[in-house]
Amino acid sequence: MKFAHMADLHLGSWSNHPVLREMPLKAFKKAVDICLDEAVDFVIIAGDFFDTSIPGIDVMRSAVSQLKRLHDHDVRVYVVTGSHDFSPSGKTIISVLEEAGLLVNIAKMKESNSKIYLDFTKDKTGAKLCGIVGRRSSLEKSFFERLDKAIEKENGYKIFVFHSALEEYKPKHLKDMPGISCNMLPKGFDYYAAGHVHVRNVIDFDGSKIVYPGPLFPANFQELEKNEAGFFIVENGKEKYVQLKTVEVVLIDIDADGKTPGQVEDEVMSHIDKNAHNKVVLVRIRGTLADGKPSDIDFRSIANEAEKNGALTIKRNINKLKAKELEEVKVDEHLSVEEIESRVIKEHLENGETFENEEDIIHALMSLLSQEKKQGETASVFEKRIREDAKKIFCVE
Ligand SMILES: [Mn+2]
Repeated sequence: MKFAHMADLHLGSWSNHPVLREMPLKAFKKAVDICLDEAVDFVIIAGDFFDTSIPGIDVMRSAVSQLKRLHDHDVRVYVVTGSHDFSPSGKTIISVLEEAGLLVNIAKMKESNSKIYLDFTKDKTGAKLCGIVGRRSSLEKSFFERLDKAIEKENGYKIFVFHSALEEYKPKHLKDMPGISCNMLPKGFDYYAAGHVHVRNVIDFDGSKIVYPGPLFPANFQELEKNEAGFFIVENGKEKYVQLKTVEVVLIDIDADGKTPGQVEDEVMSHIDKNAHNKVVLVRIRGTLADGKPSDIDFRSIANEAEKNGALTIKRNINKLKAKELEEVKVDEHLSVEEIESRVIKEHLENGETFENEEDIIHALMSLLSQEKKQGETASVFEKRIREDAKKIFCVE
């Protein structure tokens, strides 16, 4: 028996990015190529197959064409939904793909007398699979707490599939991610196919192994920086990692402390050369500028330079770049949105008012601009009304 275990494909992610949006789909195609080459019996997808429960048509078409290839080679696909593609109403594309016979959702959970019972799905090879879905904020924890342990006594080669972080093994940078404890997992399984944590990890557990493959394609800037992605192939109880490098990445990391926007721009430019050819260029700028604002850095010319050097695309991260005059305002996360808004406005105003009654005007404009079109109101009437109300706020006529 030979199977593949992948998780966190997030098909449909990077949807706003013209180049990166293709990459998760490319990675899946590559993974399917390898699964067919290796002649695996089945493929496990441990959650977050898609980035949303109902992805766009293009994403679905592309995913379906790969599932169809597996199907035509009699390679079964077993999935649980993850925190991203789960939907409490069951309205997820996974159910449509299951109806079409392209995959099987193996999280067959039944609730009775507040206990959770799992049914096994039996593969042709004799392997028996069951699993639990992942939900946002680890709401699946209660499923584990109420799990009936009869499944521990089932005999045969058993695989448990889940989509949760484990408190005992969370990577440092994800320490705030809610998770479950190892001792909540049912015992007596031969393989634990996990997902959710986007870092590869193989953990010894109860004489067996819990395996996190990590994502099939990096899902954010930080993951792109590491560019670690892939899946596992398991044969006769031995797992082998298959790395997927769908793109090549080059990182330009700039410390902007005490520099002007122009200097930062020049520094980034000087790092973009032929080396960028066919690569994803990541630009990370951090620190506090000597003058000006982050938006004074001309990213358009930087992007043009990257394009001229044949870069696949360029992606910037300026989360930690600050302007001197506008120091960061810290807010208490327990406040309501309105309270946070008015505190941020007040604190910014301490840096100096630009015009009279600025605070009142900001509040009035925010409330005006959050208005929506009334029923029956045409777009042009709506626009006119907003314009006129805005003029009133500024006392101009
Ligand atoms: Mn994920």
